[in-house]
Amino acid sequence: MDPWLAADPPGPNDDPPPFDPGKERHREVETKERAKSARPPRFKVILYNDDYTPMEFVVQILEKVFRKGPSAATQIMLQIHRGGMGIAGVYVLEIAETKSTTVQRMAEEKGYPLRCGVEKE
Ligand code: TYC
Repeated sequence: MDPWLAADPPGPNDDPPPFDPGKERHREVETKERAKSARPPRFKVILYNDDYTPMEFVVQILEKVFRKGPSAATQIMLQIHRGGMGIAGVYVLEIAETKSTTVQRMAEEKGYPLRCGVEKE
């Protein structure tokens, strides 16, 4: 075949290609796979209340580890203090787990019982 004709992409006035159910099915699978890898599942990092961890320390954690501003960090801390638990942030799994481990390590270093967990959104 003439290589120039072969390279010509279909234009707006060209007939659509004949329907091929096999090809159509394949495209569906491809679309699903692409959607899956482009939107990985998200995970909440949850902080739990306790009676001993100082409020200021929780605010610091929310600012440093979860990149909250001072006022958002204070609000989230108070919500956890009053409600028993709260969401510090939502991330892909690897990031959520790293942040949770960081929180546990920082709390242990200070001897505070602060608990942190990861939950699928
Ligand atoms: N309840 C703690 C206090 O009164 C403060 C606190 C808030 C602890 C949030 C943990 O995740 C927490 N000092």
